[in-house]
Amino acid sequence: MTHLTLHTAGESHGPGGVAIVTGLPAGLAVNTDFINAELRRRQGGYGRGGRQRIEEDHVQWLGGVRLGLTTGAPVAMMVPNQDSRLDDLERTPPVNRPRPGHADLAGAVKFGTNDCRNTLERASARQTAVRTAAGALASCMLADLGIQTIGYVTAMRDIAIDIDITAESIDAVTSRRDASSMYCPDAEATSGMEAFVRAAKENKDTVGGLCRVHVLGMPIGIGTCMTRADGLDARLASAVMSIQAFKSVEIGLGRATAARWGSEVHDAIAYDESQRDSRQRGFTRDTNRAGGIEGGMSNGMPVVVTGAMKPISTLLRGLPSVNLTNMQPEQSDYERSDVCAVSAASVVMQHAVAFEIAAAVIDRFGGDTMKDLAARIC
Ligand code: EPS
Repeated sequence: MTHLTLHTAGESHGPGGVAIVTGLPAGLAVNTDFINAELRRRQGGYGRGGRQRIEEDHVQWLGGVRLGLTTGAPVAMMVPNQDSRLDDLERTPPVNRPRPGHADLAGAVKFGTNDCRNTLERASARQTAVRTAAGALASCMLADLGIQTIGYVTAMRDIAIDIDITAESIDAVTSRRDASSMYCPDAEATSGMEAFVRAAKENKDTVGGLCRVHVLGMPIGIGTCMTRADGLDARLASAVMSIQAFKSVEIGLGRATAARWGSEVHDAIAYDESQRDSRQRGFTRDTNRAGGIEGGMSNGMPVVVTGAMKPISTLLRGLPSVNLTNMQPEQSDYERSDVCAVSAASVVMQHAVAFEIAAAVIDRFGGDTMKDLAARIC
């Protein structure tokens, strides 16, 4: 039995990010235009820094793809860096004043150095470029199986939107999101979020927010209740928490469930014979507070996952820190960065979720080829 796995390597200012994905069925049509468009979307959003004006992210296939189709071999890919200068000490000097909130301090202590450079080069969210490429490849597989995903920005500070997305509305919501500088499918919320980003920039500060991903067309029973670490909720939580700067993950109503009565949380079940052949097998719900997962398994309703991204830890004005060469108090180092990368994070999260769903679908239905998988999925 093969499992879908992902390994990445590469530094922020090295030659590029590489990823190896094993376990994809043979015969998957690789939509390179779509993957490159998602990489461009990851570079965008209001509040991004100067790096994105240098890079032209695109994927290069190094193995496992022939004539536009996966072969069943490990898929190796690279997203090259234009700003490659890792061994140039003048342009990429040591970093001795760790940024609070970044991996700098813990990494320097853990790896026995007073130069945070090795840690920050790998910890940088630049790594999400190739992770997005790998996830967008998994999204190609899901799309062929009738499983659609959408990710967007749902909240920033005290502005929040809450929307249901259905098979009928997903295209319209996607268009509204793509018209928004913040990747938020609501024009009024977009203006408010832009104002927060402007305020952060004026104050030499940074701002975070919430990203949300919906997955439509889910079969029932993806994940398991039998070994709970393999539950779909546990797997999605791990996938989302492993995105740089994410501090929490919620499925459906998430932590709000803790403050409600059970009758206000659980989604009543009904049956509609006319929908017996659908992915929901005829079972219908008027609400989806569970976010499509019960007992660690998909229940046929859309999977809805929300992730909280903290503000970027590189502040133009710095924060109180310590110089690791002499242990004297100093402001933290400033590395060129973003004022806000929540929009970009919504793209990363969409495809991180897609990758994990694809992995769980392969675990459930197997298949050496897309043809086998498409025939088995129900
Ligand atoms: C990023 C590239 C990085 C940062 C950012 C995300 O490029 P550079 O450090 O050269 O400006 O802009 O990384 C971080 C936020 C971080 O904390 O490291 C990217 O491509 O997404």
